[in-house]
Amino acid sequence: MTLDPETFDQLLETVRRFVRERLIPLEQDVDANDRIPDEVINEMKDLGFFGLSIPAEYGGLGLTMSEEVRVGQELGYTAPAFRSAFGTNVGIGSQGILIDGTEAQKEKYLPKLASGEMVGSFALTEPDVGSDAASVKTSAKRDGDHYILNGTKRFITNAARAGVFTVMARTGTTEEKGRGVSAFLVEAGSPGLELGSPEKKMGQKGAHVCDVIFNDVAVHKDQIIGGVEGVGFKTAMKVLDRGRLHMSSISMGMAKRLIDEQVNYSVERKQFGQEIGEFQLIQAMIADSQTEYLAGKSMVEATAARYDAGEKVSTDASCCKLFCTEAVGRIADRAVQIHGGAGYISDYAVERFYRDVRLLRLYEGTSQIQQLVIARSLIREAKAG
Ligand code: COS
Repeated sequence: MTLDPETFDQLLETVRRFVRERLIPLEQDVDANDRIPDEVINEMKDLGFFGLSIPAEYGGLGLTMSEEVRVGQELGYTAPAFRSAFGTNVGIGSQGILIDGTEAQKEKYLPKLASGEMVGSFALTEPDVGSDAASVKTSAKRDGDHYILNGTKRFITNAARAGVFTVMARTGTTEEKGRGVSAFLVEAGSPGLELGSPEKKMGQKGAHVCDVIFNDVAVHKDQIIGGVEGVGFKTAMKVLDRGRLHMSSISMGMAKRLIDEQVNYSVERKQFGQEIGEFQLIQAMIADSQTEYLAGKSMVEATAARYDAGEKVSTDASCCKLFCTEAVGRIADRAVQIHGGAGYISDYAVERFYRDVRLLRLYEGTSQIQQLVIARSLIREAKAG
């Protein structure tokens, strides 16, 4: 449901102010301490951030994709760890339930996810299963009314805070690839479910990932998303279509921030007796960054509008993810370059952002996976005539 323009503008303004006045001043501490203060998480709950994409009937704000990518660009203007605290509830931790869940599953989990009372986490990746997501090894063997889950999930965002995990596990044979995978809703605290230690990451400090280990975890059959075996891989792919648009919008928010950092430093810093922004080689870097930002922003907003219109946008979502995450990598690199030696020092935001943006090209599908999705779809269309 689309919010009326006035309400949506107010929301955008609230997010913009919260990001600038509350979150940006905390960025350095969050990076240094690898922790977001609890009071900030609570403020984000009060502002409705956990329920941005969850329909109003389940207590969320019910943003359309077009609205979500505009909010995403505002959120991207600060360290991405803040977004990560509620990002799984907005995206991969809630969307499986929303897109393919039964009404009972929606009623059971979505209100808690929308309010932030419960954190949702998405468990697809495994030690031996990353890009080749259809080869999930975690097993789910039927035993009466239950399935018994065994296996390890890796790099699971927000696992330590999660109340419910969307877990992709194999109910069929290995030969069935994706068709043998089912999506389960597994609650934290289930006997046999254990968490690994938090990983030490390059960037995005304050956002945590760890292993989730299943040792004979019994999950009731009613906890299969949609109540249907063998469609979990497709659920995961649909969730990722949306997630890729969301991550593209975050990338463009980060790009905007990095361009502002580039321009501000260019007018502040003097060399050879003038502001470095007067030099055309600096101007070229700023101009290239702004051009890529405008291209990425336009792509993601146009694709989001088509998503809302009910069009199938998997290929274009991959184009957006590929372009926006690669572009922000280049923009961050130029931001460091414009800062010179200062850009390598952690007092400057660009040093942190340089590390933070690196992950964007890896998670929710690497750039190479996006290329594969795009090219395969065009080739398939050509063959179909
Ligand atoms: N929406 C709906 N269904 C989809 C889909 C989508 N976006 N993408 C694929 N499917 C369906 C296909 O139509 C196919 O259905 P059928 O079995 O009925 O024919 C099935 O899913 C398998 O698709 P495909 O043959 O394309 O699967 P592959 O194993 O060849 O490859 C890729 C799929 C590589 C694209 C997939 O594994 C992928 O996205 N990997 C990256 C995973 C990822 O992003 N991991 C990040 C961590 S999760 S945060």
